[in-house]
Amino acid sequence: MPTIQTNSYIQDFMDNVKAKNPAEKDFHQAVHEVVESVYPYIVNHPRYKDAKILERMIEPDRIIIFRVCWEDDNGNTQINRGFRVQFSNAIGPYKGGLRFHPSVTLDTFKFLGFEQVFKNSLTTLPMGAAKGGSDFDPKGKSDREVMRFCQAFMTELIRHIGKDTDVPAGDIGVGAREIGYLFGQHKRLTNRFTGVLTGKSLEYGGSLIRKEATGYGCVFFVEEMLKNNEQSIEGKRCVVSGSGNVAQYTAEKVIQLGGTVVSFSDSSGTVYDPSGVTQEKLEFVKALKNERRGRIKEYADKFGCEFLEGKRPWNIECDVAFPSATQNELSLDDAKALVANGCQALGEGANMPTEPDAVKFLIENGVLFGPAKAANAGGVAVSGLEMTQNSMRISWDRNDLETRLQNIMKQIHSQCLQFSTDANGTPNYVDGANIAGFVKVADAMLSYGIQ
Ligand code: NDP
Ligand code: 2IT
Repeated sequence: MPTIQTNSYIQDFMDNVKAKNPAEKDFHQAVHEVVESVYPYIVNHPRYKDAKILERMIEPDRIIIFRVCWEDDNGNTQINRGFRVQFSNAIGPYKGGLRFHPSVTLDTFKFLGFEQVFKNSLTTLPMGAAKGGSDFDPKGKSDREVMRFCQAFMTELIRHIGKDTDVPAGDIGVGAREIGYLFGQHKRLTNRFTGVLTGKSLEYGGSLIRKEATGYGCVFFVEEMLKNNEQSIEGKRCVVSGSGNVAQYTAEKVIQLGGTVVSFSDSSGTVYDPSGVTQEKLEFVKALKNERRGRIKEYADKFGCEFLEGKRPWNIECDVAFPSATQNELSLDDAKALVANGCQALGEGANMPTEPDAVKFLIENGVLFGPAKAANAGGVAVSGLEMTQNSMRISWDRNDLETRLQNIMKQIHSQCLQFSTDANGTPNYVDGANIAGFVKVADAMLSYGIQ
């Protein structure tokens, strides 16, 4: 139980964060969770407290905001906003994805960049943290419009990135197509072929397993949590939200390990397939989402199953839940439904998908809860391996990379257990991930003195 002193420290800390960063609710949420985990630890390790490491960590190294103008297919000028929040390069070059979605604000990239600090630290690889993107909406745009936008976006971002400075990758709305246009523009303007982006296609320096890595890694992490409880994914009924990159490869690995996936979703609703998604149905989803860029409802129409319009999948009975769409997509009521239906484990494929009161409820009710910083770190981990392969000018094979990914997820799980607190016999992986992620970055910062 937190002491009165701890509660008042956290309260003061958060009052200050809110005063300095008004209206950035997602950022407040991300910081609050970390401070709640880390403060009790630094009370017993005063070198971090005396050096004000936590206070320093919540200030990004720098924030870049810029105008992006481009011409649409009708010859009209379009104006978007570009962002890159370079949060910390304490343990390596800035590293993290780009998100293109109309809902994003500076708040979005501050929360994502902050989370990335701890996640990248957990990967065991030398990567700092950043996040960026734009309020550009790729939905409904032609390939040429996406190309012109990406070229305009990179024309400005180029000043701030580099293979040893800052290495962006994909996230929501940024996949192989966008990375291709961004990389091509970088190459053209610099006349250099460098590993400045990850998530590249295989022909020009991409890594095998990168596109699968976040989803596969998340399932590997959940498998570790279950193994620690003498269980496995085999035979488990799993609900997945989203139907993009992370959701697709989460489903693929669940199927390979003998589990059953019964849902996908997108921003219009959920498809419920009680007979289970097969590899063949999954190939349909990949073509639908990655090539035709259609809506998930088509899955229900094609395979004759239910479409829950405007709904998320958390009321569907399951053993394991994989929120893999976006932030704050799973509320306290959803968590109550999951527990009532017998859910035993949850792996956060998305970043911060579970609302804070839902996280607490799930952990208190004995659900093995794999937080995003740990569970979805496989994506950025294989990005780190892509950087290594680019530097060495070699390509590792598929089996080698999948084994490396699996080993990294095991190491992340062990680090979490090492620092986890105990919640009535269930490991608190949230505390474990936050503290383990914190310690490596904090020790590096202490080495540098005051900066
Ligand atoms: P994609 O763009 O490939 O897919 C996103 C999916 O989430 C789509 O199904 C989309 O539906 C849905 N979605 C997005 N925004 C919303 C919203 N506001 N409300 C409801 N549904 C929404 O992205 P990714 O799969 O790459 O990313 C999914 C999550 O995983 C994000 O939280 C991302 O930060 C996280 N992540 C991604 C990694 C990666 O390597 N790609 C690594 C680690 C984490 P629709 O098409 O209708 O918008
Ligand atoms: O949230 C994430 O970790 C990502 N979107 C992947 C970042 C990366 O650099 O591969």
